[in-house]
Amino acid sequence: MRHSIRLTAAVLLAFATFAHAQNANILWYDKPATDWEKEALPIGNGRIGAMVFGGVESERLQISEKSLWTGGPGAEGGYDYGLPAQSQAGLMRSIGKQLLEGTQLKPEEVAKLLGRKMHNYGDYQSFGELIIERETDGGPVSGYRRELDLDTAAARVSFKQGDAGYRREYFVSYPDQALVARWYGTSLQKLRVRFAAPDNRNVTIRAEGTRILIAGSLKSNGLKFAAELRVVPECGTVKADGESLRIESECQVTFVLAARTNYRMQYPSYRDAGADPVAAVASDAAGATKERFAQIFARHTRDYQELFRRVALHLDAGVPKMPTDKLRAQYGTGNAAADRQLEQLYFQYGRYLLIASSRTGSLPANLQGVWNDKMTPPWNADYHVNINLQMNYWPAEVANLAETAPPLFDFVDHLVTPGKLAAQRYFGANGWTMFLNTNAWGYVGPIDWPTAFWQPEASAWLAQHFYEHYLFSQDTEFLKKRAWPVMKGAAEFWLDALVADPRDGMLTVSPSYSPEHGPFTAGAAMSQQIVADLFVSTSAAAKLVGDKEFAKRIDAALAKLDRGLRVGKWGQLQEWKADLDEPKDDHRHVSHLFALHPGHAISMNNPELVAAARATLDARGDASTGWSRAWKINFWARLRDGDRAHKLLEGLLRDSTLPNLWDTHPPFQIDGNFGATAGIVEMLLQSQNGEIHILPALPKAWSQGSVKGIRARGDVTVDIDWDSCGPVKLSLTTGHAGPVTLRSTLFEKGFDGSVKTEGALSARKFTAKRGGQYTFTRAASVSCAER
Ligand code: FUC
Repeated sequence: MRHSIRLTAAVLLAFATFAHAQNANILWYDKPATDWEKEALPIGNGRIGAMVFGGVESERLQISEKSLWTGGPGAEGGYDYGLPAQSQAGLMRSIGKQLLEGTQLKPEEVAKLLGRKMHNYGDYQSFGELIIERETDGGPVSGYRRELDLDTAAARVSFKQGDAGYRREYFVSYPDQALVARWYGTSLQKLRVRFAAPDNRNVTIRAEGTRILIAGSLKSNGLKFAAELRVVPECGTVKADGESLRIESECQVTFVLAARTNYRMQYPSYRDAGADPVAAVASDAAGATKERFAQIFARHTRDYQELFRRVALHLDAGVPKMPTDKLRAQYGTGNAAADRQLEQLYFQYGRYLLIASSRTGSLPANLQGVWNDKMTPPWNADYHVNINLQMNYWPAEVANLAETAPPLFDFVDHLVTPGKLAAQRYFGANGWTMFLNTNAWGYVGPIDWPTAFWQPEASAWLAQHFYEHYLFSQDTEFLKKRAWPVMKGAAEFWLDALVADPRDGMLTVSPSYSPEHGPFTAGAAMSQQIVADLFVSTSAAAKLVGDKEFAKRIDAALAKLDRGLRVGKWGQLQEWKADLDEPKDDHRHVSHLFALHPGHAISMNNPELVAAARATLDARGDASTGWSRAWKINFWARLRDGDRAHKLLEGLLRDSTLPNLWDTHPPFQIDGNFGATAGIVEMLLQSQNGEIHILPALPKAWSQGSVKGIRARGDVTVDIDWDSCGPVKLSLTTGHAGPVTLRSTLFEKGFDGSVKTEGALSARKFTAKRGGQYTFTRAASVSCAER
């Protein structure tokens, strides 16, 4: 059927400009991308990712599917999950004992003894590329725009060539489990579409009718994969030509691409025996082509916007007037409004990226989210668990995206089974553990990179995310069924693995290693702080689920546990039990401040520790790699220093952000995007110590603004409006009944509240109802000067 209304090129392009003028949540560029890492734009549905280049004559969509991994079970030469056949517990304990006697060991020495060569660990793989070539007369192009609209999770390309206008739109639908593209031109389009697969696999590519069928298996491990492309033109013709399709159409052309593997996240086989990826992609693609584009798009935006639109951040800056690469390049050079525009865009981009790379039913967001164009990506594009995977999920609760966390929970759950073997073989302990990193194949052993291999605290740190989900949601079912087994298992491990330090009798981690520098010692601060955090949460959770016996054991251990909080000779928070810190050390890891963030043992109630944390951060300095700067935003926010947190954000945007606003370590690593997004919420709202603190670290640069829909523990959703005199209006929505303590400078002068509050002026208390709505406004009589 031909389009009843034919658009002129001018009308077509005007649409793009109009949408842009209204929407601050758009990344846009005035030229096509040539560089995958720096310029192409990411779209995704958690499982399938695509990078859009927007070439005028040749469009390139680089595709990823989260489970396409080499290595693991089925790989030639075998795979052992990082688990040794013989117990290493004796060796581990003897090293631990040496360290407890005060010896320090070089990481190289310990790695030689306890390290393990990664064997068939594998790599996350590019799935391939969809290439759409367009026949043109090569005439000049004008009005080119390439954009990523965070509000609809769609990438678009539009331009004029000759008298004709062209417009393309791309999204990856979660409800329809497919990538959908639509191309529209005001004059005849002659297109050729093909799929290019990397050569480290067995693959057949066949064009048939209006479809391209791709099926194969990885040479490495036999993992099967399949993809199917369907082309649906509203008029014109589609013809198979070898491996490609030729399309001639004067109307809209829709492309649907489905992709799957026979991976299943289950130890030990990691294969879905019954799965037929070829049949699965045929069914996905058929489903997504049953309806018109508009309906599929509407279903996609409904699903996406339910998550994305919950939160709005306005820094009183308006809509950016310049392309995003220029906005970033000129950041910090004196255009305050443009700087605020970039900051609010960057915040929402972090939320967008988490939705696009983490949805229920697939693996969690890896070091690159879901996007990867390589066969051997940096660090295998795996799951590092000494900061990176955890940081990916920091925004999930605070930025109101708890629905993105199930992939993390499912992943951690499934690691408990191999993790029990790791606890036995390396420590002779009960419970479960793992070390520095893991893959799609349940790798739970250490590796042999001396400065990064020993991190048995990983399971405890991951368990923290389960308890935090309970604290934010107050979901007791989740606590009992999902959080408790994971937490209890991690705690059982440490109950067995801790040893009494003969020097002071305190329960200590040994061997212990502070990521990723210094010597091996007993009781490095981070090890002790993470175990303490786990025990404190597990003790509380044990009481909530009614496991009195376990609560007793944990409380007894807690009483003897070294909490890893010592102030050293230059006033710093000590990284090790002995006072070894160098004031000139500017290493990117500041893991010994775990207790400040994401832990909360260092609070403003303890000025000595606060001063020590400041001294440490000052010494380490602000400049660092992407994720390290992002972590420091969170640290400074917790220290209630908004200007310093903002300075870190400035550094991140200036020096660790690519033109497509991806974080760069370097190379591209998505954790910095997520860590900074969480950090921005920490600047506006905190709730880690039993009270909800409004604008705890507001920088001077954000003198006016509003935020809507961010989350506090206790199942509270918060909206804040502020001006240069502080908060103007607070609105709270309480999902559960219970006591609320609200700290805000709003209360210090006159205010009106919709509920009666009591207590100190700085922190008002009231009892919230389930489903309650409460507002507090600054009294009109209070002038700015009085505040
Ligand atoms: C940790 C970091 C590195 C890098 C790697 C993926 O080991 O220390 O800087 O981010 O993860």
